[in-house]
Amino acid sequence: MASDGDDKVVILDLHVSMFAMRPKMALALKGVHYESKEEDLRNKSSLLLEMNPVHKKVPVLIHNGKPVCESLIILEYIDEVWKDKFPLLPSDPYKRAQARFWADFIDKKIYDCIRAWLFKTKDTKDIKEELVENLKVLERELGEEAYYGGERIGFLDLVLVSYYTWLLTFEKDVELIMDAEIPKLSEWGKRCMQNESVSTSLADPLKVYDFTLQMWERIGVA
Ligand code: GS8
Repeated sequence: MASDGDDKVVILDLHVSMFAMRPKMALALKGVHYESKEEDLRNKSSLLLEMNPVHKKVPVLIHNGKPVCESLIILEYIDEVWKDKFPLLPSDPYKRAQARFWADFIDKKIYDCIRAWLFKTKDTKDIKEELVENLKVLERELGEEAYYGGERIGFLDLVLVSYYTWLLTFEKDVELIMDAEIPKLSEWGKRCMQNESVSTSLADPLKVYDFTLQMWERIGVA
C-alpha cells in the first residue's frame, strides 16, 4: 500500500498508556507527522466510541479517516504503509513469526504483572518475583544482541520498551533494581532511550508515577 505524503494521521491517545506509546514511536521513527488526541477514559469521546466501537480502547490510529485498532496490529499497519523508511518487522517469515510470538508473550505475561501491581490484586512480593522471572526470559531472548531487532531498533523493541517507563515506576515501589537483577535488559532499555523517537514518545516516568498514585487514591488502595 502506498502512502502519498498527504496522509492525515491521528492517534487517539492516552499519554501514560504503554499501548499508545507504540504507534507514536513507530510513526516518529518513520518520520510520519501525526496529531495526538488525548482521551479521558472516564469520559470517552464520541470519536473514540465511533472509531473503536468494539473495544472502546486507546490507541486508535486514524489514517485518512479510517481507524485501525489494537497496538500490535497498528504497528504492523504502520510498517506496511510506510514501508520504505525504518522497517520494523524482520523480512524473514520465521523471524517475523518469532517477533509476533514474543510480542504476544510480553502483552500476556508482563502486562498481567503490571496490571496486578496497579490494581493490587496480588501480593506485591509475588508480582515482583513473577515479573523478574518473565523479564529474565526476555533477557535470555535478547542474548548478546544490542536490540531485539538486531543492530537497530525493531518491532519487538517498541513493544517491550513501552513497558520501560512503567518498570521505572515499578522499581520505585517494589525495590526492583533493574541494573542488578536484569542487567542486560536494563542496558538495553537505556540504549533504546538514546533514540530520540523513542524517548520523546514515551511518557515521563514521573508522570506515570503520578498517574499510579492518583489511580491508587481513586480505587482506595494504599
Ligand atoms: C490494549 C489497549 C488498552 O488496554 C492494545 O491496543 O494493544 N490490546 C490493546 N487500552 C486501555 C488503556 S491502557 O491500559 C484502554 O483504553 N482502556 C479503556 C477501557 O478499558 O475502557
